Amino acid sequence: MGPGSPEISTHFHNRHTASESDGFAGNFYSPTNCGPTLVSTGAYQDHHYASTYAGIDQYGGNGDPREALGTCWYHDHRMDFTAAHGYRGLAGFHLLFDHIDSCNENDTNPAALRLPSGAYDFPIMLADKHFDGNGKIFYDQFAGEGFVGDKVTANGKIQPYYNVARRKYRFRFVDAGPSRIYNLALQYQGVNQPFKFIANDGNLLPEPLERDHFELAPAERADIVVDFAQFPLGSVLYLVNRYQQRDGRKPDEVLLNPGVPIIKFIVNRDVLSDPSRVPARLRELPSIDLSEVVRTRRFQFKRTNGMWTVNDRIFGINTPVATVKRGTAEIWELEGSGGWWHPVHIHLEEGHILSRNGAPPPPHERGRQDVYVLRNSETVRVFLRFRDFQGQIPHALPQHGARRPRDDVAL
Ligand SMILES: [Cu+2]
Repeated sequence: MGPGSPEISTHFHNRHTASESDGFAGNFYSPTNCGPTLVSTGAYQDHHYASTYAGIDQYGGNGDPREALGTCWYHDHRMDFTAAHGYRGLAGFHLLFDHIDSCNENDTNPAALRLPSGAYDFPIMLADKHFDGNGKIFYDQFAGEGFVGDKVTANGKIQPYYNVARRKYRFRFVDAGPSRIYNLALQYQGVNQPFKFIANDGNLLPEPLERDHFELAPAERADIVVDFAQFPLGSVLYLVNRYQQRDGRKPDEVLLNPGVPIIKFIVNRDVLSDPSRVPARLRELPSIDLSEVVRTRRFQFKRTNGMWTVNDRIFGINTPVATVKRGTAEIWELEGSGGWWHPVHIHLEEGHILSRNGAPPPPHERGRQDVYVLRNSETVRVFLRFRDFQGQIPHALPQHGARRPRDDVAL
């Protein structure tokens, strides 16, 4: 019923996972239907999520801890209906921890960062919705240029409020789309307040950045640490969006003042102590070695005759646009075109931005990325390593009720 199509392919965004378990767009299934890259219906799919870092090929063992993932999310990726399914709520957070980002602000391990944890580590999913006169969500299935809602929800609620203590909080944001791009600030008495920006696309940066706003495009994530101890009891702050956006193409490139409130924070209590901290060093970055690069490819993203195209081709599920050799590195140049902003996402491996329009990227884009926002005709050059896994070949799903062999992860 309603927008979408009753099959699923669960994509764990940016998880470093064998491609069979990625939630590829063509791997959708239901009791009666399956996608073009699967070969049986009436079946189910298990996803195998190895708890390893990327770089097993390079470093052996469990991979490279500099490649750790943190603030992740998953969403449905059913070909042709990804936006509609995400809009209807098939999306969620999945947070990953290790000995460095250990989910414990009282950790006695000297390697542990002791970032705010427990009740003070707070994920916030932003998603805009359009409601009809009866209060039901409305979606235009034929909105080929994206879709914006008239209400922004935070964790499913319109303009919620949270009572917060006078101490540090870690907030993890994801823009769950479908199309809205945010310029977010935390305002007190109409003025943007400072915070520490610690992670981009879910990955801790080498060091925290002092910020008073950040942008978030669909699928992007940002982790920030706010210290509410700087505000007196009874203070009220607002998370606001300062971008206005009228259609799916891009926001108006002017900042609203003060912006549209999304969440209200009420500073309502003191705490005995705040053991959390934001150390000056967070997580080391893997080095970039350009001598590993075997070739450069260019991908031009365009809107042609009402269709999204890459290098003038529309999406073809069985026709790869690039065949990459495992164990090599490449530079991918991603080029946008006028009139829209496009968040480009590359699955399975993260990249490092070498340049944005020929200039070094801004500090928050100097970590590991999995979403590259092209604003109008910008070009972003990305260094990518292709490690550990190969692409998938079409495979059969286990049948309902069938006994699975023990080694079925090797499908
Ligand atoms: Cu993804």
